[in-house]
Amino acid sequence: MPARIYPSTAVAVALLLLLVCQAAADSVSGAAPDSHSTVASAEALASVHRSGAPHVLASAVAQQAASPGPGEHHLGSRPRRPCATEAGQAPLSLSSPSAFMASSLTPTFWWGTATAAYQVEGYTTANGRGASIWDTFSATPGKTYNGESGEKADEFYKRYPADIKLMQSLGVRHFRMSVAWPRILPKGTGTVNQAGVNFYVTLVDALKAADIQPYVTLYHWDLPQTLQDSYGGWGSSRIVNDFAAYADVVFKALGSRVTYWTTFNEPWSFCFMGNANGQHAPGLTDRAVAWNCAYHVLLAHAAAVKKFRAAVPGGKIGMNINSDWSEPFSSSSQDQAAADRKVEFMAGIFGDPLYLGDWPASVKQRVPNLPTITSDQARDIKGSTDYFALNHYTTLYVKDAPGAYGLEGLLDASASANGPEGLVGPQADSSWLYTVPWGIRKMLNWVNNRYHPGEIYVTENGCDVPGESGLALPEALNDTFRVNFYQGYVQAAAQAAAYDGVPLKGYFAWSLLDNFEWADGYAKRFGIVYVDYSTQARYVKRSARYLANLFGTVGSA
Ligand code: GBH
Repeated sequence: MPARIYPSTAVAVALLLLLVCQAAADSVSGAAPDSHSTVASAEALASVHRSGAPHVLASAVAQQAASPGPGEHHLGSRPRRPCATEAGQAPLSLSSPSAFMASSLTPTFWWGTATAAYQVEGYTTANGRGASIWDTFSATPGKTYNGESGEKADEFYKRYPADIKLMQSLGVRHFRMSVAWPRILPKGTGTVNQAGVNFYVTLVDALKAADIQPYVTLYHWDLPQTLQDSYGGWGSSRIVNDFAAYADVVFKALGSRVTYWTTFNEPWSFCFMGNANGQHAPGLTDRAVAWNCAYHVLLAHAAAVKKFRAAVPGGKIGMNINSDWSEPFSSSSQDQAAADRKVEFMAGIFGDPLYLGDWPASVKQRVPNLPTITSDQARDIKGSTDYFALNHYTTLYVKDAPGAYGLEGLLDASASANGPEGLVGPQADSSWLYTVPWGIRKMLNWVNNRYHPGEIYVTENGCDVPGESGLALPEALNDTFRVNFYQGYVQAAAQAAAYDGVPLKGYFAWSLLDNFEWADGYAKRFGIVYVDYSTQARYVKRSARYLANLFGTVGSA
């Protein structure tokens, strides 16, 4: 039995499960994305809701409650559950989805698309923007693919009105975006650049006028270069007050317009890839700096949240925590403990202090000179998020391996895509990304069981398609690999909600647009919309139509 059932979410998610099953027929059969069959599946669902809803939904929810859910940290992978329609429901009849769209279910589940300032905006010197560590890093030979940078990116800075119309045409009602610190404070501190503030105010107002709710991240990796130069950026405790002051400027400018916020996107990624293996800006290779970064992120988060409570009453704030799922390679207790450690060294580095008040015990045992979270600091950090924001992409198998190191340091564990029965899942274009739908269900259960956060949003999930950059446009737009990825992950996430009682409230696809993929430049495409970088033209991929049908019918307030 799930620990708790959230009735409205459970009902919406039951519908989502039904719809994924319906939509699956389209993606598997290879029908055109906007063909009658997809529309028909949406209409069928609408009909279920209006006529047979109470019965069908009640049985779906009852089935969830009765179904054995993970409930524990580790489970063997299980066969996909049958769709409700496969499980003996009456055939669905067709009718208009509009009644469904207007129904009381629509406020319960968000779907949205996600972006980040440096990856999409371009215009990196316009209107007083200062340099960020990503401008500098990209300009350093050998650091990014082909020396590419975010200088042009998707020109979202100017093209956002058309991109908002595009989102409207897809029925996107939630949009995750980030604010570029060096647009607001070109030198990181001091004088506010009003033109930068105005850009985000105008953007947010344009989104709202289009009935798209902005979901704002304060820091998606573009630290003002001045702060890196003057004191070492996230390696120094001086960053804490500077970040809180920056956050306060943004809270005051956008707080009356935006309800949902996050302070940091993926601090694991920017602390460890930026400072331990040097693959991201600022390109340092000093693990001690990476751990100081993690510590200062937690302190800066807590300091910013204090400002937030005063400036944005009624607002909700979190932190986008990324984690791969770690599946034990075998059922041995050693491999299970190793897999636990691996997740603790990723999600737990930030999740444990935020929800439990200290670093995970496994981290404290293994990391030399780990900064101490004092009891005063713990008081501010613990309980400072209103919901859990999870960025999740992939899963690896983990073995006990005494003495083995990971990027974070001594893990006594090793991770690989090769499992006891072969590869964990189909590999995407990025070498680190494998399609493993069941991993998101387990990851969501881990978060829920360890932290009981009350609300969980998946704030990034998506993939690139093998070889996509080399494909001609028509082939790139027919992205069945990505459709299958989304179908699998959304279904598994919905199962976590419906069968396991995970309070999943929304889901953001990464990304709206192909964009600047950090060290991989423009070679990797994560968009559900294709961008031709020579013309800046946008082309809707099949995956966007798939998601639009899927989520549009379930509803999104
Ligand atoms: C996210 O990071 C970012 O938030 C987003 O900006 C980005 O565009 C998107 O996902 C797609 O990459 O083999 O040790 O080098 C993704 C999370 C975590 C993926 C670390 C790469 C590298 C593992 N990243 N992972 S390693």
